[in-house]
Amino acid sequence: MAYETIIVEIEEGIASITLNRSEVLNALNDKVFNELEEAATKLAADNAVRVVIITGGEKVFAAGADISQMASSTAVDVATGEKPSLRAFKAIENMPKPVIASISGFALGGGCELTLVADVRIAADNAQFGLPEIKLGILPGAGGTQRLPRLIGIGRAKELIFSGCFIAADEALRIGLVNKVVPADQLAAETQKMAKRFAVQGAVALRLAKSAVNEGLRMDLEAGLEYEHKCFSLLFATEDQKEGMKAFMEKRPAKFLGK
Ligand code: DAK
Repeated sequence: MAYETIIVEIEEGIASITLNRSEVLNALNDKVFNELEEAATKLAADNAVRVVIITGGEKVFAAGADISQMASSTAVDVATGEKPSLRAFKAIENMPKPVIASISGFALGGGCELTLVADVRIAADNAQFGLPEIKLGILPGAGGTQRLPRLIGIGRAKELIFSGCFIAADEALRIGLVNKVVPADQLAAETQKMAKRFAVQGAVALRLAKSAVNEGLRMDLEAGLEYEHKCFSLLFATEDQKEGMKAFMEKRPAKFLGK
């Protein structure tokens, strides 16, 4: 897959999307968002792809949406215009397979919001997170005011949103914004290790587990439990459930086929 602003690579069932505008710290313009949406849609449909990694490379994840593109927008432009960012984020969040954000350096504004649509976040010890939109006279409008409080709690999210301050990787770990922090020179290897741990699992079980969590969060507890049970029951129609339980009883690793 050839793109201008991202690089997509697939190896042994693990796809990596690397943001590729390092000259502007991977600032996210409409071209990036359109390409992210296209790549996410293709990778979602490709059954050979088991796990997707989103990264900015070794130096920076992304310093936010491209301010030069937003500076002259009017309220009418923003309210009624195309919203490639929101479409891209939805496509990534809804991918029916695990998505890992692998973060080095700055993850700011829309860059931080991009990490929030991944399922898990792994950070290098040089990573810095922040929602500096308030300093530009706006608010985090690509999901930051909604997804961040759901992830780290209302008070902590408001502190980040109201101050625009950056936090380091260890603080991000402490407040639950990231799952894991690793030395910067081990980020790629640790991300691969995590991806492989997901990739060997049954694809249908992964898909339904992700759906149970994501859809369940949009429901009240009763409805969520009901939905979980439907997903759970459905898995008993898969070959992978038979194989997983048989392998346990035969004291051998399961070999899942994704069906
Ligand atoms: N946009 C455009 N260019 C950027 C950029 C950005 N967000 N961040 C950095 N750059 C560019 C710089 O302009 C500079 O370009 P040149 O001057 O060399 O041409 C180059 O990247 C290197 O940056 P610096 O020289 O500033 O590098 P420093 O190491 O000194 O500082 C920094 C790094 C990350 C602290 C600084 O660059 C910075 O503060 N950047 C801006 C961070 C920020 O404010 N981010 C939030 C942007 S607002 C929505 C869609 C999207 C969004 C909301 C709603 N809807 C559709 C509803 C999202 C909004 C945002 O993300």
